[in-house]
Amino acid sequence: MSKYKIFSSEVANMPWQDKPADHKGHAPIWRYSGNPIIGRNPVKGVARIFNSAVIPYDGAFIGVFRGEQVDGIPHIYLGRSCDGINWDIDEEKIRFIDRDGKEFMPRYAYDPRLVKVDFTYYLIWCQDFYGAAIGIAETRDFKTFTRLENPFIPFNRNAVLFPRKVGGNYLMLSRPSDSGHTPFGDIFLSESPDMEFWGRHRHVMSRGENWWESVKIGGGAAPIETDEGWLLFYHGVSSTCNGFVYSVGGAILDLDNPSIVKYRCANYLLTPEEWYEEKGFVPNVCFPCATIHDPVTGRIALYYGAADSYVGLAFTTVDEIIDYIKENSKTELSDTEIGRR
Ligand code: BMA
Repeated sequence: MSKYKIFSSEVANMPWQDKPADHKGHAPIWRYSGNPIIGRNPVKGVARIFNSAVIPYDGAFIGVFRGEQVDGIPHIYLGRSCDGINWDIDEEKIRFIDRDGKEFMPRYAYDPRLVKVDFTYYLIWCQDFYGAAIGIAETRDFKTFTRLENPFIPFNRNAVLFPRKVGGNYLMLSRPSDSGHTPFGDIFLSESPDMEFWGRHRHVMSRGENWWESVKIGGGAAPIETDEGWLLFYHGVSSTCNGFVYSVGGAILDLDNPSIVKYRCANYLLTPEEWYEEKGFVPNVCFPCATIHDPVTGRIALYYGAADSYVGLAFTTVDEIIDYIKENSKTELSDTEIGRR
C-alpha cells in the first residue's frame, strides 16, 4: 500500500525495474538499465526520435513520437508497444484532418504530449502558426486525428494538458516564449470549457531562484493526480558557456487550484549524466514528456527525450518522489500566490 494515492486507472503491465542497490543519485529516481530505449535511425526516413509521449491503451501502450526526418523537419509518428519499452513506430507520419475531414497538416510538429480526458485522447505539440505556437488534435481510435483550433497565439512552444477537467474546465500549462531559442520562460495555466476558447490565464511558476532552472522552465509530463496534489515533472534550463542544460524538476500543484504550487523541489531530479543525455544532436538535454503510473503499486515510469537524439526511461515511486519533493521544497511568493495580477 502506498502512503500517497494516485488517482488513475490501474496499469498492471507497466514497465518497471527495481531501484538498483547501488543507486547513487541524490533523488529517488533511477534510469532504466537498457537506456536509451529508442536509438538513432529508428525508422526509415527518420534520423532521431526523442521528446515523445506514451499512454496505456487497449491493454498495451501507444505513443506519439517526435521523429526528426532526414530532411531535418520534425513530425509526429505513432508507435505501439506491449511492454512500454520496445516500440514499433509507424513509417508514415500522422496525417491530420480538420473538422470538415480535409487534410490539415502542420508544416512541422514537435514535442508532442498525449493525454486522455474523459473518452478522448488529445495530442498537443509545437508547430508553425506564423511562428512557433501550440497545436492540438483529438482522436478516439488512433486512426483519425482531427485538428482543433490553435489554443494560443504565437510564440509558445511547450504545452501540457491535465488529464481531467478541474472546476468543469480543461486545463493546460504552457510557456509563452519568443521566436528563437528563448532565453526566458515561466509556466502559465489556461482554462477552457470546450478545448477551443482558452482564458482565465494564471501564472504558476517562475524560472528559478535555483541555478539549474534559472533560464526557463516548461511543463513536462501531464500532471499525475495524487491525494497530495498534482505531481508535475517539468524541465528547467540553465545556461553555460557552451549552451543550455535541460534537467528534470518536480513540483506539486494544488488539486483544486493548480496555479498554486504547494511544493517545489530545490534540486533537480535528473540532470544529464549518461552518454545518451550528454552526447547527441543537442548535448545535455533531459526533456520529460510523459509518465505511465499505476495507482495499485505506486510505480511511475518517466519518459524523457535525451540530447535531442534518444528516448530515455526512468523509474520512481509516488511515495519516494513526493517525500523527496516535500523534504527539499523551497517555494517563492510567485509560486504560492494565485497567479493573477
Ligand atoms: C527546446 C525544444 C526542445 C528541445 C530543447 C533542446 O527549445 O525545442 O524540443 O529538446 O530545446 O534542444
